[in-house]
Amino acid sequence: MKVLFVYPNDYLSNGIPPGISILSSVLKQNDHIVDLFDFTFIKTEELKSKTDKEPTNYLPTEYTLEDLVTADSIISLEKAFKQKIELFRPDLIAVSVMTGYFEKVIDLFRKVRPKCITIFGGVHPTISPYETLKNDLVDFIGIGEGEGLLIDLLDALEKGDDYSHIKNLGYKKNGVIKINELRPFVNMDELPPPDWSLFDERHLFRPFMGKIYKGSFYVMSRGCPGTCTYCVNYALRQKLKICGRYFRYQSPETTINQLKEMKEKFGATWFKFADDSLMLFKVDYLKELAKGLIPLNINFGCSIRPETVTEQKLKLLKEMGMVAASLGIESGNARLRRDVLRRNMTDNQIIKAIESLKNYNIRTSTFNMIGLPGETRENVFETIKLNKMLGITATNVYIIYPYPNTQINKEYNVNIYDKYGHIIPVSHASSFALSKMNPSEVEGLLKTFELYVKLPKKMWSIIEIAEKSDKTGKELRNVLYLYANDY
Ligand code: B12
Repeated sequence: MKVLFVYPNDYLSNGIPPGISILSSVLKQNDHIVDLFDFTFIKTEELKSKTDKEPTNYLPTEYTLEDLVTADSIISLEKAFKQKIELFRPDLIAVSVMTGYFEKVIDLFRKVRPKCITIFGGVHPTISPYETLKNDLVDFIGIGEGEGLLIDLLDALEKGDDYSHIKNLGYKKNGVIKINELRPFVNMDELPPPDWSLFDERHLFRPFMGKIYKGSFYVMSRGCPGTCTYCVNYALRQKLKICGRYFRYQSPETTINQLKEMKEKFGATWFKFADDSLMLFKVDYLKELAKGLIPLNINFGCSIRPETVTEQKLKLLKEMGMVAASLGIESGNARLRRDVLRRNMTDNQIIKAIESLKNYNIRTSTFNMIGLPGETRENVFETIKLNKMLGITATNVYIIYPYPNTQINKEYNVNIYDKYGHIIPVSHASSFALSKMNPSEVEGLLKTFELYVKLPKKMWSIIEIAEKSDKTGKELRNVLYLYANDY
């Protein structure tokens, strides 16, 4: 059968999503025909010039991703989607969707009204199955892993068989929502390598420290043993606990073979391991991985929980090709970290982790959140000061979004739907007003966070003016970011 995957994404936010690429491989292996409608490179009228983009700190490269899209013509999302459907004529449209993109896809479907069957899968339908399925443009949903489900569903649709028994499927019968039982987790070692050929080659564009590499995301594990209150893993673990051990991983051998193949086929030498934390793997596992990865001569970046860093693991990862690490430090206030986010790590563990990474010449970046429940402006400055003291290469900061069924969402009883029943966009996360600051203050701090971290303290009074949402604020931010780049 013909399956059209849909990847809703932000313009030019490149990188191949592991979920769709694995599902595509599995479907192709089972003789289905697969195509993709990907939002990433669709240059719409509103997006043709990203002049509204907030400035950031970066190391310039010979050419940028923007340079690679200059020749692209402008088209609306609806027109591009219609064209794709007319050309490919899918039997099934399979949407992989996170919470923040659901409304965007529904809006597109409402305008285009595809005539074939639709299935929505991925994180959002898994954690909000009823809310997803009650939409009249959604025929089916997939809960949890999609490999076995899609094969069974396509088989049933092809033969005209009954699908009501298929595990991991949600559907509607006479207007009543039915959610089926779940199947055990897949054996990751039995899966084929992800299908990168389905994606535009520009997804492989990887600038790093002023140089351009080829590569993308790769996962060797699924799930996470953590219990962070803001993370979707909490909800996923509850929902999927009957499928098997929640934190599961493939053998080092599978990773080695697949990376080798991706290097040969796509020239990929830079990978971003999208696993929740690479240092959760045991030393023996990493030793096995190192045996195969060292001769491959690749570079990779990964996410690391500061409290899991050990000298022995770091040494192994460095030998394997680790050049970059992102660490979720989330807040510089230990109480907020412990009581609100349930991230039990001390300032000392964070400082030591970063020091060790720097000793190995690994580019470190941090992930931070602001707008936390009960957070004050002073608390945000504790986060800024911690980042400043760490002297890291890059900081990423987000306003906390209380995703459905996360502990934070439940604890603070947050409704993520507006009065029209639409999901409040991630870009409006400040409107949840969880902190002790007003939303505009949180927005201002979001836009200037990196400036506060990068520039000397004596410039903070100027940066404060750049927090403003008006024209002056924006112009000042542009100037300060240019200065910070040189600085
Ligand atoms: C890798 C990753 C990314 C990558 C790739 C994104 C992607 N779309 O796959 C990048 C860096 C681009 C990314 C970006 C973002 N991410 Co992210 N990301 C992850 C991470 C760490 C791993 C996901 C992964 O690859 N898992 C392995 C694959 C195999 O699993 P999977 O994607 O879930 O797919 C399986 C099933 O879900 C299902 N499935 C998937 N699609 C479909 C479709 C159909 C039709 C069916 C039937 C089944 C199905 O089958 C797949 C195979 O079994 C997760 C954490 C996590 N634990 O999930 C966060 C996570 C998914 N990300 C999250 C967020 C918030 C984001 C961003 C919004 C962040 C931001 N502020 O920009 C963006 C959104 C990007 C986008 N357009 O989708 C949240 C989502 C929360 C939510 N409720 O939506 C998560 C859960 C993190 C968290 N801790 O809360 N992310």
